Amino acid sequence: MTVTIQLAHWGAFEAESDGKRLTAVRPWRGDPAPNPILGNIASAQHHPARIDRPHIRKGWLDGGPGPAERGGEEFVPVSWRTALDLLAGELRRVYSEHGPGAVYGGSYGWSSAGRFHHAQSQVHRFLNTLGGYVRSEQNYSFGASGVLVPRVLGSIGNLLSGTSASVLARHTELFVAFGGLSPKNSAVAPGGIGRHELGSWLSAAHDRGCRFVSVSPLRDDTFGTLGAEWLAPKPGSDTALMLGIAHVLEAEDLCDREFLARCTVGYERFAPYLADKTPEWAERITGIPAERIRSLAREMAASRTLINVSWSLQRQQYGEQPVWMGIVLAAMLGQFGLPGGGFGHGYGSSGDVGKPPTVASAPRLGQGQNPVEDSIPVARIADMLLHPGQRYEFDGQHREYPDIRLVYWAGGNPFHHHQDLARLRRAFARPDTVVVHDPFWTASARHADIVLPTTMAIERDDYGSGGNDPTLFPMPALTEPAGQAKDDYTVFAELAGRLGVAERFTEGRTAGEWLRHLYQDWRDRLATLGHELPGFDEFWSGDPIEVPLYEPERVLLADFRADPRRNPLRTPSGRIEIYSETIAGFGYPDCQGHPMWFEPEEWHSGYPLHLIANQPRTRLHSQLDVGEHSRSAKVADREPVRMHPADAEARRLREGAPVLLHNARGRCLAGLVLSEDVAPGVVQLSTGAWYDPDPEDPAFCGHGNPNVLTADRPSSTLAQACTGQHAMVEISCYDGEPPPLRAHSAPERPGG
Ligand code: PGD
Repeated sequence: MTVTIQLAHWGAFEAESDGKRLTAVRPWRGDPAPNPILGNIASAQHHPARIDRPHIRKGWLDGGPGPAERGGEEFVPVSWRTALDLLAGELRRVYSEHGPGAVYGGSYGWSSAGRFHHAQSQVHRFLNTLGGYVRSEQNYSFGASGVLVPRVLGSIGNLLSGTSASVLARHTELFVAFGGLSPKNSAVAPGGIGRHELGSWLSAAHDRGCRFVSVSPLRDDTFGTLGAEWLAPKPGSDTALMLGIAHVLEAEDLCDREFLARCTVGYERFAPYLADKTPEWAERITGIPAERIRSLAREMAASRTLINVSWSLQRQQYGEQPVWMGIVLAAMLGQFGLPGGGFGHGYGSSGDVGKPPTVASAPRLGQGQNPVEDSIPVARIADMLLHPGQRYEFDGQHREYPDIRLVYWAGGNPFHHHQDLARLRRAFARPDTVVVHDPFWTASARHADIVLPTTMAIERDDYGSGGNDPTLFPMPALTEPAGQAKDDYTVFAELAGRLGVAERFTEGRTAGEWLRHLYQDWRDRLATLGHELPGFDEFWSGDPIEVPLYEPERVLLADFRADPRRNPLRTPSGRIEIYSETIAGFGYPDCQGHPMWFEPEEWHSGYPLHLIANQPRTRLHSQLDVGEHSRSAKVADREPVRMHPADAEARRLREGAPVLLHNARGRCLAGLVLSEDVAPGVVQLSTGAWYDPDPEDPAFCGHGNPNVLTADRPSSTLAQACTGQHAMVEISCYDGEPPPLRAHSAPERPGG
């Protein structure tokens, strides 16, 4: 029996193992507020949904590469040797006949914690050794902000690190959280999170007297300990609410004109737009009483106010607007750069927001050079596959979709993260070959031709820490791999050997040698900065180590505020751009020179209920949906959908029963939960239930994946980002016998 520490995106834990499986999992002693998602790991490891060996889709094995209806066919188990020989042959064919511009290696996804085995780094490095691939840009988390913010506020990295939460604890008097301050989302961070601390910093602010206003359709989107006032505008209307507040600031002369003149550009071009955006106008759109809008504006001007906009608000059509408008509101209040005031983006969206940056992020594997210039905004995957050669716009560029023959995915689940899954399925029928590496039979694995089983992080040696996290964890393997799983590095090294590029990919190192090499390199770099860290052997056999901080606390844009000439922002003007000549110059109708109110098209779809398809509470995205904790929340074997009791009564829906969510794009089953924490007219179905399509109808999911209902519609022409957070739906009783849950077992193999 061994006891070792490990790190996951949702927190660190101590585990006991008998060498084959985990026998106990406990939160890491150092974590003051562990995440219950830890309860998914042990039960998932040997679940029947684990991929036990390589598989090839029968049609591909029999007929070779080519477009095909993927997602319904049998898979044939094959040896590693057969799988890798066939895959190497197919890579050789595609690269020589079509070139690297026909390979899509964007491969978006969070994969697992652990820096060396980070699946995206591995697949990108491998494809680069073969000559490159078509990349993806931006992400599903904050794709609209990722394009907008650099143009109007400068570095997005700076903004996401933000003002340290410890500073908010001491200084903020009024915290207005558009999109809430979600405990579940702040409990995860890409790459891992050692100590969960945001909740305690915010509680300290509350205990000191800070008031919290949570603007969200869901009451429990904010830590319950904060006693927040709940304002529930119509989902998707936050920009209108902010404009109503801005109108009051302007009309009652509550703006900081000195700050606007010194630190921003374009206010004079924006201010006339506010003339008719009265609180009464905003009330008609949002449902928030005009008087409360007026009084909130006055309170914001009279207090040290932090305006926070969650990432979820920009994951919708015109998602650039609430972010830009939040920035403009904070500029009008003139509190950018003051401790506890100004603007934040994503407190409560990810655990790394509000942590002071470390002197260096964790050691990582180089990805080499990609000679292919083609890339797509990540959420345009289906458009690219369906419409090769079609022209589109992105961030001021005129582009054309490439003609993709081979899709290579490692560490992501597009049939979890993308919208309008029936459309995505049509798109996945187009390429000649789809390759997926994953530990589990996810929907994406089931839509591939070649499926290679990878280890979970607990089954391989690694180290890891999250972006701003100050703790670097050694992550020695806790058990041997399940079945025939191999880590991504080994698979790519073996493929590289078959393709004659082994030396380029491995540089002659095993995974273990890379860990030592990268760590030593990193340690040497820190030594030149004056920080002594233990040697590799001491680190590997010891406790997690603390990585020095760049500064113990940070106030976002304090330097800029003090002297905007000396410390300009990385925007065209060097100042906060309330009006952006650059964006205006693109001439896009759906994102113009300053923030504006646009009514979402979805509101006119003819369906009455606003679906919030948010991040799940019981797992990270789709990861480990088969785990005990995730399954414990299912209702009637389906993903829970929450609804206000009055809406359920009007439809004669019964709590605990399976119900049907539907709109023109798709239908899914879910298990009904009634809750007064959900605003009337709103329903909430989290993402991440594994897509379980009807064999005859890919637009029907029997399990509760909301992405059969969401629209594959970009945020705007500017950012082309994911808009999965909202959709309009109706909910009805489901009288039939619910189909059996298929997504949690392995797909059919010949002979049963
Ligand atoms: P995950 O479930 O984390 O989802 O989308 P993402 O694709 O990141 O997928 C990671 C996959 O990697 C899992 O299948 C896991 O098993 C696999 N994996 C784990 N470790 C390894 C490994 O070592 N190697 C390999 N090869 N595979 C591994 C998340 C995306 O969803 C995100 S970030 C957001 S913010 C979006 N949010 C929404 C939303 O709010 N609403 C909707 N409707 N849709 C969304 N989709 C987006």
